[in-house]
Amino acid sequence: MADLKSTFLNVYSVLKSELLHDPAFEFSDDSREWVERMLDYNVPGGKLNRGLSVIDSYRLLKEGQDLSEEEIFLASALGWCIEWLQAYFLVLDDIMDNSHTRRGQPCWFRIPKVGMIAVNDGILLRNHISRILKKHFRGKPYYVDLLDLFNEVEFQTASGQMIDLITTLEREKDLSKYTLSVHRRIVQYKTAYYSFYLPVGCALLMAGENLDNHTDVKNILVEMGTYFQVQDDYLDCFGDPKTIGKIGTDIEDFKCSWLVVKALELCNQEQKKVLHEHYGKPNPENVAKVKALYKELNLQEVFADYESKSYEKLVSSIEAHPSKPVQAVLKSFLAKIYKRQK
Ligand code: GPP
Ligand code: MG
Ligand code: MG
Ligand code: MG
Repeated sequence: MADLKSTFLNVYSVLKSELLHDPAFEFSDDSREWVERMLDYNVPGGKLNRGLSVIDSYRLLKEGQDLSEEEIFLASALGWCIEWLQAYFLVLDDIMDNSHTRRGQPCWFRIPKVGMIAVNDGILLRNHISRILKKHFRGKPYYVDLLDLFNEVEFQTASGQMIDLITTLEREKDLSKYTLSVHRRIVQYKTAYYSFYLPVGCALLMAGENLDNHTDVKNILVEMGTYFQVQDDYLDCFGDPKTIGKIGTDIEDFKCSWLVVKALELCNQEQKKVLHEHYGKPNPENVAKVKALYKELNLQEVFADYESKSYEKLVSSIEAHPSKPVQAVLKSFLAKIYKRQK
């Protein structure tokens, strides 16, 4: 595993160096330094789960055959394209969510010299993906499908992000708009496709598969992604910022988080008043009131129960899948996130 990670990180250096010498742009020293600093700050510092799972999944789909150096390089490059996509989303998401920290450091736009240059950096990060795909995959029979997959998933994510954001505009009206089905729609689009379906989709394409034949795999991965975002919502409030590397802002931002949806389901009239009064306000006192109510409603236990039930459901849908290698891919993914603390 340590070995796989170091191979993977070596591929990052190769891709970065190619991008910093891209002949389509005449870099000056300043611009090259800017891009290098921006990449090192935003791309490689996460858990790398999404990226590493492309290699992991491809290996499992090849059922133990030894992978050539080229195959490992290409699977890693696709993994990095997903990490680049993630960096692009997070740089922009942190501006939209008015967040403070990410991966244990200030959000990129919070760096004094960066500010709103971060918006353009996000656009550059997105363009780097196309540059990497063009350089390394243009000659492959699955190139068009790969481009299409990235485009589709980006569209779904941006649409999910849009509903995540416009749902908070309902604040004047009514918290009762925040239901489990609204939440589900948001998280499915904003998180599940790019975080779960995309890595496996990349591995399937590399293995020569037609994605149209794998809608059952997609459905299971979307379920898994939904569970993953519920964990993210939970950790936003109950996680340790030192461990998750970010300070939660969902309560302040009036987000349709799984926690507020559950709180609304479980609260009495009195408690509902507390929510209405304090949810979506920037002051720490308001946030503390909401957190105290979550504890009073035992949301930690409600979550633990949701977590074990989701796990059981996922395991049984995985075991119902006819292909053993596909089962192995899905189980490996699930094992990486079950009961995660970060
Ligand atoms: C996670 O939401 C969703 C994204 C990072 C997708 C962003 C999509 C864009 C098109 C910008 P989140 O805000 O809960 O994540 P976090 O808790 O990590 O800030
Ligand atoms: Mg967000
Ligand atoms: Mg966010
Ligand atoms: Mg979150």
